[in-house]
Amino acid sequence: MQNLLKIGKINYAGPTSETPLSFKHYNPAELIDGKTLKDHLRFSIAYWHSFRGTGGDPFGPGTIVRPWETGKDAISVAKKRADVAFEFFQKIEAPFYCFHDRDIAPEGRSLRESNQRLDKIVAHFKQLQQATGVRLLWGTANLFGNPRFMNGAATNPDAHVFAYAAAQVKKALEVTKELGGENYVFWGGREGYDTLLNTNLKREQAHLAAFLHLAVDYAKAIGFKGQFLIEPKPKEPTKHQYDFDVASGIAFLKTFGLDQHFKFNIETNHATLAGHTFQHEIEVAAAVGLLGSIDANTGDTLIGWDTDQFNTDVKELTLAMVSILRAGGLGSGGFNFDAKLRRPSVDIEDLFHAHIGGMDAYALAFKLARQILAEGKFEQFVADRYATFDSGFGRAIEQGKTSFKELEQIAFKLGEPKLRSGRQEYLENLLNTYIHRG
Ligand code: XUL
Ligand code: CO
Repeated sequence: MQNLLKIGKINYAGPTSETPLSFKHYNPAELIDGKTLKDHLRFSIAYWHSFRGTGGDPFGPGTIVRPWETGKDAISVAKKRADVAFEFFQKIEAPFYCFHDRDIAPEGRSLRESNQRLDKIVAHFKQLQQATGVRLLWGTANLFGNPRFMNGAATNPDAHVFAYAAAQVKKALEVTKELGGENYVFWGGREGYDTLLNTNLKREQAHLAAFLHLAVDYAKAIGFKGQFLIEPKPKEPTKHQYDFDVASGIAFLKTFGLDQHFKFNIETNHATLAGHTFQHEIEVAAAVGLLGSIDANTGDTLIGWDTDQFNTDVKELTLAMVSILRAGGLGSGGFNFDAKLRRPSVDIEDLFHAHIGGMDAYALAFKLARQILAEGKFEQFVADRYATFDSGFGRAIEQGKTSFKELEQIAFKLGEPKLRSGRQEYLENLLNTYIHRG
């Protein structure tokens, strides 16, 4: 491994270690149920934040300057950057990474030139993947940065832009397949509106569905077997994004016959922007068998935008992990750190601290969630709470074998239902007994 980062490989040092650049809970080689923790957690690094992020925010330009970002031309810089990125993936023990097409290769003056540049860089990425064993969790196309997408991509009122976006996704699917990507993500940053005064909402939603169907058809045509994922977000940059949250995403997928082809990539900060908890979004997706992958980050309760911070809140992550494990895990998905450094965190060392913190918090949450599920106290509590539906007329209700008339007779006979406590405070205390075992 080269040493362009000037920081060594991060090792597991155990929960009591005081060495900052070490893992306290993420021991990649630890065997759990015959599988390594590395394979259970399937961590992924987001190329856009960690290797294209500059630290800029809506009020000021970038602050982060990396030594490898200079060179004789854009292609050679893109290759050097990729070399550093793969060094980082290995040193931080992440088995996966994710990218947008325009993160890895600079856009050209024409679509043809952009495609040629992408091909050159993809060949380099393929070599790096082979040399390091690091794999592609998902690919995606950036359909929001270039001014041509200012009115949307698939939902643009101009069919020309729709065609351009289609061409870009066609190519992104080809390169994702070429690199063995296990999933392909659609995040519709500009697939929404800023004002209904200029928007035909019904047509835009139908166009978005048509676009996704075309992507499914093309994946079939080229033999791309990865899982398609949509990533809900309520707003930002648009005022209202069509796949607002998981619930509206389910309605959209079912309305347009897409639910057989898509699952959800759930992002914590998007969940909270929609007014939900992270765990809520996971539960809603899991309830209909559409939980796909996680974009791991968090917002800040005091800041109203998508701050994409590294999440170190073990309690929040434990609750999320309980829901994920109960749903049977993420399958071909993983935990992708769609998270960025704070603007003043300008050192390479900060990139390591950020990922160590996020990985440790997820690893600890994973272990605590396993204990919670193994002991089954919450599961038993919830099962008991619904026990009246396990037999008699409760069972008949669940099986659709009763009527209002019959239920009226039961209500007359049984009289007033007894008040039964939900025991919320007891359960919150019980949860803390696990969190503080940490
Ligand atoms: C934006 C966001 C994206 C997607 C990929 O909020 O989360 O980075 O994950 O386009
Ligand atoms: Co994301």
